[in-house]
Amino acid sequence: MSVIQFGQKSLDFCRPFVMGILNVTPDSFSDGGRHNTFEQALRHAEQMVSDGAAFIDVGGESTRPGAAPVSLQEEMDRVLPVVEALNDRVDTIISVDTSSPEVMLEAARLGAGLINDVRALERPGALAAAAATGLPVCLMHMQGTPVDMQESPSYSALLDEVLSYLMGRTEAAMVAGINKQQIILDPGIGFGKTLEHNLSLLNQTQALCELGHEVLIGVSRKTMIGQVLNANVDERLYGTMGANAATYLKGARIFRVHDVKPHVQMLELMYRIESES
Ligand code: 7PM
Repeated sequence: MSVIQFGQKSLDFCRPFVMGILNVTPDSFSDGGRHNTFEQALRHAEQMVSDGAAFIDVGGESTRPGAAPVSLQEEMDRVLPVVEALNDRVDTIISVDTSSPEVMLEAARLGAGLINDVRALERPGALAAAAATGLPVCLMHMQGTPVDMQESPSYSALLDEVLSYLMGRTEAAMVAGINKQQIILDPGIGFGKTLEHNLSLLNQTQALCELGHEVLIGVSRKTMIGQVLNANVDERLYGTMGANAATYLKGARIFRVHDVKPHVQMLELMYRIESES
């Protein structure tokens, strides 16, 4: 049975958990003012906690296809005050969505319990910084960079390439001093993938789980849901829930979502049904 320690809190992955997305990029709020952004972010996080989120994923860098890179100072100014305030106010695991070693170290000092890196600790210094925190990490697959990844995604053997990449990054993380059980894997839905690539990877979640790590899925409101349903971003909840339910049955255990309460309720039923003889 897989139990992972996230700082002070530990979770037993016999059951599913929801990770609530907390964007602290200025463009993710209607009014760009810093104070307002901060207060709004805290209120949003508190709501997600009361809705049952086990994790709050704090991200200050927009990884949207084609997004402009964010300076280190800007990312620190956005993310760290929120991590610090959340650590005082909520009893939930704070995950930090970052690729920057400096943010990893400082966020860990301020109480973060998980490092979530869409670049799988590839930035110089990231492996050493993540290892120095002693925290679990989520390693995600991406083809290309956020700027160019959706230009022409192409694979000769999709599943093999994703699994090989994640196995290689797992090995690098273990060499740096991160324990195998502290490594969570993520196929990176929408990160350098066509609709067919995304659907195929979701259908093959079991193969990723067979690497022996807990698996996180981030499909919430993404373009692929919109492509299947011909639905705008505000009409993608039911499709998101279907995709997450499908991968739960294939072994995924952490679901990174915008809409926490519907997922907590859906996954509770999935779990209770799967638990009964
Ligand atoms: C704008 C567009 C902002 C897209 C943010 C995004 C994942 C992640 C993201 C994921 C893990 C989003 C993405 N996606 N971390 N961070 N897995 N581990 O749609 O799929 O949320 S950012």
